[in-house]
Amino acid sequence: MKAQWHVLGAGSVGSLFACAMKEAGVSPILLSKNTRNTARNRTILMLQKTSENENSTSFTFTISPNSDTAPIERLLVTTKAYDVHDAIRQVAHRLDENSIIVILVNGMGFMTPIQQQFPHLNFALGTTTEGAYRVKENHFCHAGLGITLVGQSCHTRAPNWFDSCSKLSLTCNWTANIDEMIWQKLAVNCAINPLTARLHCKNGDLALPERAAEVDLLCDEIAQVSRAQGYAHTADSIHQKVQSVIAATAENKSSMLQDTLAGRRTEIQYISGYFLECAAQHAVSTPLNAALYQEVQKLDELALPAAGST
Ligand code: KPL
Repeated sequence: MKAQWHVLGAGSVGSLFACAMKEAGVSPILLSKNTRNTARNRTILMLQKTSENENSTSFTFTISPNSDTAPIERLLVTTKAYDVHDAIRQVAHRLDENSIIVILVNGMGFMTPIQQQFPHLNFALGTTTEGAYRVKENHFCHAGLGITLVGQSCHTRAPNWFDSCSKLSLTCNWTANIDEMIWQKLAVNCAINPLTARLHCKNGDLALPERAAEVDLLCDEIAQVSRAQGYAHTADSIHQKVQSVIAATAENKSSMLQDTLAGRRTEIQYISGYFLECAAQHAVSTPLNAALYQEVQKLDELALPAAGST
């Protein structure tokens, strides 16, 4: 019998994966922290948008309140970085050492306290470049095709449970090098996200000649810290990688700009904040990244009444 997947945090990325699973016959259950909401189903409309065409499909999912007692065998976590720990705490009574928990969340630095609190649980980490955003409640748009990489440091080859992920229409691959892949995504996010949030511009605007020098200097600092962390490949390729992400996502608003525009707390603590902690450990000076971090922190303080909402 196929293992049952649950999705915790069905925002844009979580809904994208839930719909792709449903399409592949995996039928995940959506977890909900809202105990006041008595609905047992949720219908999500997913708009697929490419340069050639657009088409919308609706998918209906069973909802399970976090507080239910039914065990969870497979869990995909797609919350904001600052919500992961609390979200896992809310369903911890439904997890055991046989559960597989895939954490597909932006940023770094949230896993240490989770692993300390739940040393018996089996976590895998993921990173994705799929582009999705919320149009309105229960209506999302899949605007850019990307790649999702999943891995566990203890498994160079994909374990059997990963079969259901490789069947999705989204490109989802196992990697033996998940730690560097997550660092590489963090590095790209450090260069693009805070700058677009400060300038209120689309990713593509960072390619304008008047922005080029700042992006380049940010990448110099990111390359130095990457090398000190032992990620030589990221250090050597970050300038080019950032330019290619800017070009590939030119029409996108970064997730940090979207959060800022919606008056939500950003993930700056888990992106630039984590990066600056690593820089300090290696005594690498990163004044430009530090200044951007401070500026976005100030935007977060303005958003504080809404902080913690997803
Ligand atoms: O991951 C992203 C984000 O916005 O968080 C990038 C790659 C910058 C695409 O917008």
